[in-house]
Amino acid sequence: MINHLLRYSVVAALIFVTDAARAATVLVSNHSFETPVTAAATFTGGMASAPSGWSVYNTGATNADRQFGVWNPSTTNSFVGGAPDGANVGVVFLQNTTGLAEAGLQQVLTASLQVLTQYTLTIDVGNFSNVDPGPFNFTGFPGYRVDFFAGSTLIASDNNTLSPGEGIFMTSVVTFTTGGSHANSGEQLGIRLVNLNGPGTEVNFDNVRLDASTVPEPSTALLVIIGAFCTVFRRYRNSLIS
Ligand SMILES: [Ca+2]
Ligand SMILES: [Ca+2]
Repeated sequence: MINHLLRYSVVAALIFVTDAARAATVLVSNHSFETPVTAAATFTGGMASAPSGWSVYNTGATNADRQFGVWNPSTTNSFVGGAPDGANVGVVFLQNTTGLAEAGLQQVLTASLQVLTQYTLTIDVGNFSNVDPGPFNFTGFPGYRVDFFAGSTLIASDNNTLSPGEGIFMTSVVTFTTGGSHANSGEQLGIRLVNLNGPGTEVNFDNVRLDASTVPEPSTALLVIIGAFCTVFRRYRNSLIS
């Protein structure tokens, strides 16, 4: 009987905790790079012109062979399945010039780091295919990094763990969970999408999503389980008496 009570109590507690941990979407401006609207097979951008909502992160700012913006892959063979979301994808195009380092797109969010919260940052990362002959060599994949910041502090990162094939997008997932306190709580969240400037010239990004779920303190979860157990036990005892 006690086993049954314990099982019911844990289930009740899990229902409570799950309900409390519902995810909320955190606003990422121009999260799918659909602004500016761009015609099929067209790049819109420039040396220092990031898409709306984003800014350029460029450690080689004076080099003209670095381009940032959006690309509409429709009617081209740059990606096997086209854009993962909407019409456009984000572009970080770096000619692999000796001595120059990584670059990318970045954004400071309006939301700030909260305690007792689990963050899940999900981004599609693409390898521009070299199928269509042109003036640039897209053979290979330069490597990528997704950085997640609170203020100027890097709190989580995906440093090139995926290896998408030519013309393929893969999904990067970065998670970070705060406890009851954090040194950077209250500081604005930030996202940086980086091309590591290896062979292949271009890395593309799309559909940047950030979810935040509240998590109960461990002591709270334990109290919920104990409370649920006591409630079920009391009902059982009352049923024996009546
Ligand atoms: Ca898109
Ligand atoms: Ca490529």
